[in-house]
Amino acid sequence: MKIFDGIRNIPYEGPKSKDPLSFRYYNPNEIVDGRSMSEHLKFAVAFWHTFNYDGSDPFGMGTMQRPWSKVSNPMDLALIKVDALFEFCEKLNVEYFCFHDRDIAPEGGTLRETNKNLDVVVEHIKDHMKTSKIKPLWVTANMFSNPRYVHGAATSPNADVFAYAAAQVKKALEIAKEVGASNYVFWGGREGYETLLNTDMEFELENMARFLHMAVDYAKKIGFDGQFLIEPKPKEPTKHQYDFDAASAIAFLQKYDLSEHFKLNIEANHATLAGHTFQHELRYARINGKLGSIDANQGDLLLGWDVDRFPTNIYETTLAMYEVIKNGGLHSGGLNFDAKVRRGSFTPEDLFKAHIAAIDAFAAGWKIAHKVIGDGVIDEFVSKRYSSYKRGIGKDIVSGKMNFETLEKYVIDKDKIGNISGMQEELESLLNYYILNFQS
Ligand code: XUL
Ligand code: CO
Repeated sequence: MKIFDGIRNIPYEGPKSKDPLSFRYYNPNEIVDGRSMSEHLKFAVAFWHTFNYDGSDPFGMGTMQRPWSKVSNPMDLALIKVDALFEFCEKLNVEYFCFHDRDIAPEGGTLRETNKNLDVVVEHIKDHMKTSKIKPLWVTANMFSNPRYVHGAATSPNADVFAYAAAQVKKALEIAKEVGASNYVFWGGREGYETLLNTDMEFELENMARFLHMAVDYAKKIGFDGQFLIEPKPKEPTKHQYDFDAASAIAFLQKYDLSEHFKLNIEANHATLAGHTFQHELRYARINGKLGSIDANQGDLLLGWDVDRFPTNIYETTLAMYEVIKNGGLHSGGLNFDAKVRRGSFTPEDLFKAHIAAIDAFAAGWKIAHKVIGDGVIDEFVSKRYSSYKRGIGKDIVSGKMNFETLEKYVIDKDKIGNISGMQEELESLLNYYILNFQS
């Protein structure tokens, strides 16, 4: 039985297509640098937003019209959504999906019962995977929705909660291994605090490190060899989250001797919530060898919370893909659409159209970035800008020959220090040129 009746497989029809149910820029089989676009751009569908989000917000109830809306038995519903996932990905030609443990199966009265529910759904996923090339990009555990996690999970002041979270991640890692996930993500949903009046920050951070070491040990024990990823976010749901941004997550990993086991999953809307650009976070992760994967979405600069819009801004996707290409790709990672359709976009067709728009925006951004890098214009400019370090005094600074005293001697009688223009507007205009002309 087909769930998304009336929706055909989404074809590539090229840039002139006016059909919103076709790709304009994403041609999965097009070969670039010896690899297909689908290998370069590993897109993933986020189970939670696409199959669970009902459109409710703090002011109103759900709006989404879904083919499974009338299914009331929770296990039947869980299984039908997995069928929907595979059909959706196949029709979209997307090879990956991501999920939290609690997205795919309902909780029971005890963890034992919950795990039994999970086993049934995981079997169903594995059955689909036998006849499909669709696979999980990453798996994670939801340790923020249930009231037991009101004060956090690994950073909860309650040791029973720490234990429960550990058992939950143990099971999620077993699932990740079973379904062959390429990565395992930790997003610290409530790992943070509301007020320091009731919080031992240092102890909470130590506990978070203890927890992650246990996860690393258990993955090793069961032979799960996927990449561990931390997903930074500065706030929401807690006022201050510990994995604030790439820089704080990297410092944490270094301090607690976890660095070799983790990379980062950088999310666009989390970057802007932290007061950074998406590109800043990608760059910071990349230059530290920590760019592992991307949660591809888009915030709204007029709204100060995590709106998770589908990413359609080509300027942003171009700069993001610039970092990805410079990173040599995302390796085990990919581009997960951690994005939800707007509340007013409630038809099943909107789900397809939103993914198509985002896939095309990233495919175009990738092509543009590829051209910019290939032409070497930005690299050339940047390299010239720092060329004073390639000769004379600059070369001596870099090679470690100089100190404060010798540098003082060098400048003390100089009457003029010259600078060259940063040419920002010219470069922005150049980028516009590439964006507007990338197809010619
Ligand atoms: C929340 C968020 C999560 C993580 C996975 O802002 O991004 O969905 O991606 O837990
Ligand atoms: Co995310």
